[in-house]
Amino acid sequence: GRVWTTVSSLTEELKDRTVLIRGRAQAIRAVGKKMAFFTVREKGYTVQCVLTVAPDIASAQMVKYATAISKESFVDIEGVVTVPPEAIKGASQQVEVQVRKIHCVNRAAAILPINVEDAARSEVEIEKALEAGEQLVRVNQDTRLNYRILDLRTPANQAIYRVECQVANLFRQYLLNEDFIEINTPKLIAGSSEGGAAVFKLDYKKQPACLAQSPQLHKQMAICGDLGRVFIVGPVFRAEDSYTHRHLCEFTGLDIEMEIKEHYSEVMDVVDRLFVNMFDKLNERCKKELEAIGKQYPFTPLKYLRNTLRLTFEEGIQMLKEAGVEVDPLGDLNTESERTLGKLVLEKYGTEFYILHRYPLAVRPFYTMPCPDNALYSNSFDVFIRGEEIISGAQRVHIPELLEARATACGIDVKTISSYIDSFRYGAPPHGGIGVGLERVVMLFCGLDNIRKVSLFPRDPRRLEP
Ligand code: ATP
Ligand code: AMO
Repeated sequence: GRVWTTVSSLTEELKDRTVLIRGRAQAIRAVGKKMAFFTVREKGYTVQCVLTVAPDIASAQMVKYATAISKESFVDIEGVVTVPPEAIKGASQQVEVQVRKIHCVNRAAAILPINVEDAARSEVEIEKALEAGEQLVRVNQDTRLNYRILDLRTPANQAIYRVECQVANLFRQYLLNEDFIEINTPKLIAGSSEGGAAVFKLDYKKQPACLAQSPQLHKQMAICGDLGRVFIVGPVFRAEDSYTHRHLCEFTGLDIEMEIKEHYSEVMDVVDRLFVNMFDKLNERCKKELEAIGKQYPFTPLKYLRNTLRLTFEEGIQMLKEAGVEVDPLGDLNTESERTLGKLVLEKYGTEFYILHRYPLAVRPFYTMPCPDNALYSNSFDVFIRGEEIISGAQRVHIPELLEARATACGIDVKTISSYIDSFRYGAPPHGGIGVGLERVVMLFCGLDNIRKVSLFPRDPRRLEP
């Protein structure tokens, strides 16, 4: 077969070489009848191609053929790499391809609902272009999501899904090295696993059932079955009522459950090492991707410490109080106070990634272990990036009588979770774990403002399509 070159690898090193590329025709313009310029894009990388009419090189017929190709069509181009004297604007590669052969492999419709070039511009670029009187349509979020496959073609989106893949990959690799095993838990379950009402109900062969709100019950049961240290990467379903920038109805959960010897800090230790390693490796391995995301959506690199800061909930409340924010010392933090605390922590400790632990028991799920020294508090924690929650975790109640009492106190019908509670009657080790929202990690690591930007085909209270 012929040797293909990727657009991303077109550099000065290939000067004077004949290359063969396949990509999408992005911008095509004829200059008189003897010349045409067009940009070819492949996986978010672009190169300028030049077609010049000259004997033995290209005919006027070729220019006509090329300029008739619709935007976003797939083209094959054979040409010679040259280095122009001036920098090329509007292409990622700083070399040109002098076209010898061009072939349209498959045509895109002449009229597209999204212009990919416009969709790729940053807010600053849009403002500038509008000021310069350029005709341009700002692509809104709904249009992007309605025609997601076009929107996905922008360099930032090409990068986002590579980063997201790396987050899941780094989660997996780190844990496999630490003697965890990956398991799969049922997504069709009999009742709510978090004790909330936000469940999708369905009919399971005439039996009431629902889509799992989390792998909570089964990951703990895996521990009762002596699997020791487990993790899960899989879909989580929440029938969210509120339409926010950070809630989806279906997201990807990264879950951990592990035996603990003495203290729930053992779970926080795993969080600490796992995430510091993840952030380090993301910065190292995804340099290009993070740059591409930042070009469209500017952000500052995440500030995090070598040893993750741990504050108690009481310390957090105290910091808020000193800043003039009054919050219920035994209640939950609302979105705004979480944000404020994030800012205060950054000022005082210089980190945008930290753990808040020892939450009031009343605001945590029924399976959370109360603090042995004060039952108003619990052996639980949340983890934040830039003032927003990415993780919830805790030590669990492993005493069946206490578990039953806690479930009842939280208004749960214990009959609906009897097999789970019974699992603890045959001897269970002390254990704990966490649940991480994959999309939230990517969104907040990259300083993005909406979770829909990091979900390939998002499901939210208003969207079930595409
Ligand atoms: P978790 O399920 O672990 O709590 P979460 O990030 O989904 O994770 P929520 O319980 O949904 O958190 O909300 C956390 C806090 O954010 C709550 O205390 C609540 O007051 C606040 N909150 C939730 N939804 C909204 C919303 N739509 N607008 C403003 N605040 C909200
Ligand atoms: P929790 O309900 O806090 O905890 O969920 C864990 C993490 O999942 C993410 N998350 C969401 N992401 C997108 N859209 C949503 N609607 C949404 N809801 C939650 C957040 C959150 O921190 N069983 C426990 C975890 C545990 O204790 O192991 C649980 O589900 O990042």
